[in-house]
Amino acid sequence: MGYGAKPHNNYMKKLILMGRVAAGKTTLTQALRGEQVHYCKTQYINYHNTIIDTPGEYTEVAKLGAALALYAYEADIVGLVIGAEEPFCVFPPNCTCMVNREVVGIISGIDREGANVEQAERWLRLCGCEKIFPCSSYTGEGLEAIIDYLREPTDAPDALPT
Ligand SMILES: Nc1nc2c(ncn2[C@@H]2O[C@H](COP(=O)(O)OP(=O)(O)OP(=O)(O)O)[C@@H](O)[C@H]2O)c(=O)[nH]1
Ligand SMILES: [Mg+2]
Repeated sequence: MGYGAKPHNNYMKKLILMGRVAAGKTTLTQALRGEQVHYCKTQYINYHNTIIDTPGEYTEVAKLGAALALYAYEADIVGLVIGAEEPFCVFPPNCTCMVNREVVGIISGIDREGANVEQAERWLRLCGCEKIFPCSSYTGEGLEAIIDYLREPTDAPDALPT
């Protein structure tokens, strides 16, 4: 970073992604960062500049949920990720009130055959999410809306920092 350049954290709001195993959190992180999408199982919390990517097990196993609560305080926005093909919702109703951060819903994999975006949206509304982003990390649909949402008013209109 050159002298006088602003650190990236000044440009974008920090988003923490939560959701069950294979919801599409890591792929979404890669796509939002403009990286080549490739499978990489998340083994621990990855703390990037703009996105905190968490392992699905932390959402699925109640005892590990405390780690998510802690990391949520390091973020500006909590993103509940539901894959459009998921057969049930892992998040309890009204769970958004458990954190004093803005909570948005993200529906990943809307390009998948058998995607049921309406159902995922209803689950996220039940959670308490008001803002919901349907997207595909493969086709890129919906990603710009997320980036726009994370961008601070003064940000330059470029891709997410790496
Ligand atoms: N078609 C399609 N497949 C996707 C999309 N997002 C993720 N996938 C696939 O879904 C699988 C799981 O994606 P991951 O991003 O690893 O899921 P994760 O939520 O990070 O999973 P954990 O790290 O286990 O918590 C991978 O095989 C991805 O290629 C998408 O938008 N479209
Ligand atoms: Mg992952």
